[in-house]
Amino acid sequence: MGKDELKSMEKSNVAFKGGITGLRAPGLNLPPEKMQWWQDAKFGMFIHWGLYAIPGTGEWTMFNKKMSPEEYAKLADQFKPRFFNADRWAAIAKAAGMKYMVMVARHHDGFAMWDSPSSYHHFNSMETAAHTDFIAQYTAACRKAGLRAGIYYSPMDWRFPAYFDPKGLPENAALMKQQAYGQIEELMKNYGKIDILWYDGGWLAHKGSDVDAAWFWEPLKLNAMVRKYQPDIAINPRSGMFGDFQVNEGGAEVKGPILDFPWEKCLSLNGPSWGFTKAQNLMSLKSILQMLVNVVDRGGNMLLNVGPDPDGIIPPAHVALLTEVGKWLDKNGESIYGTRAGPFEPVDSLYGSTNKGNKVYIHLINSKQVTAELHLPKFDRQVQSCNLINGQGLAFTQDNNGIKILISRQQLEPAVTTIVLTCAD
Ligand code: FHN
Repeated sequence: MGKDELKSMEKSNVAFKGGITGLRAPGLNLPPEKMQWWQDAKFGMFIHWGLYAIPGTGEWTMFNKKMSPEEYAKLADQFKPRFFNADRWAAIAKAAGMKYMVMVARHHDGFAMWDSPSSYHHFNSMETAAHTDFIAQYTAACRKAGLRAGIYYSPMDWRFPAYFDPKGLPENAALMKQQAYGQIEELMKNYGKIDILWYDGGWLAHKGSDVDAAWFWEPLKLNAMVRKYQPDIAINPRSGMFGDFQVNEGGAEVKGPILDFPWEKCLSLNGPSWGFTKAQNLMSLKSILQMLVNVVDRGGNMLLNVGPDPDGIIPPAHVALLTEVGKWLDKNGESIYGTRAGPFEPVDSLYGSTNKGNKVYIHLINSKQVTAELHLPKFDRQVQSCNLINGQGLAFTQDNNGIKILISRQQLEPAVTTIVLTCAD
């Protein structure tokens, strides 16, 4: 990962950890009730796909290889995916137990994956070799599959010299801003109901934060336009406006207390990159499942990324892993979907909890810390029964010191074991 690429990830996490920032204005953020579906959904598919799939060296190829816009644009002549099938992508997401998708419509390289009249120099998939509006097919496939549709958009565009010197090159900067406003309007107007707008790259010249660039992008004006077309869309915090949800990026283990605001952990199934790379170093099933419960038990959602190859194929190894995740969710989904974190604060690398109705779910991380007795703190609800998610009963006691559950190693699942406490009320 290049220096600036790393900075790009870190800047977002600084905002996440360092006190949520972002410009605010009345009516521009969703009320909590309009975020319920998102907080119930918990798990989504992120898709980084575009010209950068061809060299197979990741979505920062143009910048990392210092390619000129003219040189990089030649990739558009080669970009003729033979097996793009949005219904197949949606089917893979559903089989993985995902409830929404977020597809990259335009990344930092400037190439638009839809029919975009606002595209600077007609650099889009309709007016180049592909002659395809991929966003049209993707959004239709999401709806057909009963999945919520999200769109990723990068306001920054490396093709504009002004991106690196917005004050020194005001005319060129104005063209870059005009493209962003025009393209976001196209995406918000031409593809039906969009459920999530996932901005990325509000920062300028790879410096500072997304909020620091608000003087340029005017995110309150921009998102007022967005809400005109999409009143209920959930907007992330990377336009410089306060987010309807916050974002924590990357594969670092999730630890610490429950967070009392909507947040999303986005990470890539193939560690080295978001876009397709020949170098494949996939997460293990165990690390995906443990990341999922560590996130959900702290009040978050997980957006797991895949990078389809130049022909639009999600690599079979990715599909196989995602299918296994789906099998785990088939058995354990009631402890995830529609739940809220708590009542027990997580104990890092040991357990976390969720609840829904008269059920409390314990996600026991299969780690060295697990012993035959699981001790939970004092709990003000009367526990009537304690079972594994498969129904098998577990011996337990409850008193003023808390709850003690007896569980043997044989009863533990390889990654995460779900215990169900059924309460009287
Ligand atoms: O620079 C991008 C990167 O390419 C990728 O799109 C990730 C996904 O969240 N976001 C930025 C890095 O923070």
